[in-house]
Order: sequence, then C-alpha cells, then structure tokens
Amino acid sequence: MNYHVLTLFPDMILQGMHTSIIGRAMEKGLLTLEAVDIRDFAEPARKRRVDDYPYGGGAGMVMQAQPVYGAWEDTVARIGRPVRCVYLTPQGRPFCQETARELAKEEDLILLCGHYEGIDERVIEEIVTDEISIGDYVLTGGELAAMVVMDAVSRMVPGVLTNDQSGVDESFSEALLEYPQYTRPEIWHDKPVPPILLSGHHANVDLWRRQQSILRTRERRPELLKTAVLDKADRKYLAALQEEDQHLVP
Ligand code: 9D3
Repeated sequence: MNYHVLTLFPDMILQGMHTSIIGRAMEKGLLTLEAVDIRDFAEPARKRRVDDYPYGGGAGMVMQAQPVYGAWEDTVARIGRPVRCVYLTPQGRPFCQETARELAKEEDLILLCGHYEGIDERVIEEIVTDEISIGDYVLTGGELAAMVVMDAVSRMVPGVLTNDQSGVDESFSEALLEYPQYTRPEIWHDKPVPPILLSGHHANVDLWRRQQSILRTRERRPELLKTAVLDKADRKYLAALQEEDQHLVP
C-alpha cells in the first residue's frame, strides 16, 4: 500500500505515522507514505497562500480549488494510473471496519485533508472518489482522521500484523466486544483475578470469556448483538440474562 496524503501539515502526518506498528511496516517495505504539501502548489503570486473568503459570506476561510488540484494532478501523474482519492470530511460516510478492509485492497490511495471551513466544492467534484468521516465530533482538520484511516487500513494489509496479532480475517460487524484481560499480580489493590482464569480448565475459561463478551456487548453496545454471530449456547446465555432482568422488574 502506498499512501499519498495531500495536506497543509505534512510534518504532522510524517511524525504521526513513523511511530507505532505502521512505522515498522514502512521499514519492512509493506507500506510507503508521502505527504504532499498543498502549499507547494499555490499560485506564485499568492506567496503560498491557499485560502480565501467564502462566496456568499460567512465566517472563516475556504481552501481554493487550484492548489488542491495541482497537488492531486502532480500525485496522480507520478503514480501513473487512476487512483482512489479519499476526502476526510465531517460530511463523509462514517468510517467502519468494512471500509478499512475494502480500501486495503488498493495499491495506492490519495488522502485529502481539509482545513479552515472546507475546500471549494468544485475541486471535490472533480477529484474525490470517496468521502469519509471518522465520527460525529469536531476536529480542527482532516490530518488526524487521515491517520486513523491509514492505521485501520494498514493493519488489513497482508504482512503488516505478525501472526500473534492476527487481524486479517477478523470481522468487526459480526463480532462481540472483547472479554476483560488480567495479568500478574494475582491480587492488586485488593482485587483478585477471577478464579476461573487460574483454574487451568481451558474449556471453562473459554466459556467464561465468551460469556463476558456477550455480557459486555449487551451492556455497552447492545446494537452489535443484532449482527453478532451467536451459536446455540450463546443465545441460551443471552436468554438467561434477559430472564434475570425480568426478575428485576418492580
Ligand atoms: C465547527 C466548524 N464547522 C462548522 C462551520 C465546520 C468544520 C470544518 C472543518 C468542522 C470540522 C472541520 C475539520 N474536520 C475535519 O476535517 C474532519 C473530521 C471531523 O471534524 N470529524 C470527524 N471526521 C472528520 S474527517 C475530517
């Protein structure tokens, strides 16, 4: 996977990505990353300025079409074939694991980061193939969103995760939340590790963990239970929990 990030803050992208597992994968040659500075494509007369006032008035500034187009055109020319261009924007489709898996199939991805109040719509219409939001909260720009997308996409690229990290065939939409984890010491702040984990009965441990996953999912993300893949024992446990609740009704 070759990432090409069009941004006003290239250092932020490079510094953020060179640490972590993803940085390791870049050293292994599985991923490449370039940050293309949109300011390098400003009209010379504008002295690296790339924003201007919004037509129709209103607060803030808008990124001009021309420098964004220049950065994109240069990048596509160097790649040498058509390539998806992902615009990170609060107006985009909510990012999810399925999108990460789909984007990981591409050989190259252009990621376009906005700033100010946004980018002139006309260049969006010409170059953008996908618009993605990472959630309903307000960021100051698209850079952190681009890094979130690259992180999630990269771990779906074959070879990026080691075997004990798995991941490639994991499904989020079919899955439950994870069970709680414990490590040494056996007692910490008067809290013991759940005794079943020390019992050595692997089948009982597996069952307990599965039930903890179901319990947590029901408490924290009940909407995930609609798509979770549950076997007969899972459904029986879930029914027992609902039955338990019935007895709590006043
Ligand atoms: C509060 C300002 N907003 C109303 C005038 C517009 C606005 C413009 C630019 C709000 C946020 C941003 C910067 N955000 C992103 O570029 C962004 C983002 C986000 O803020 N939340 C979730 N996903 C994304 S992807 C890109």
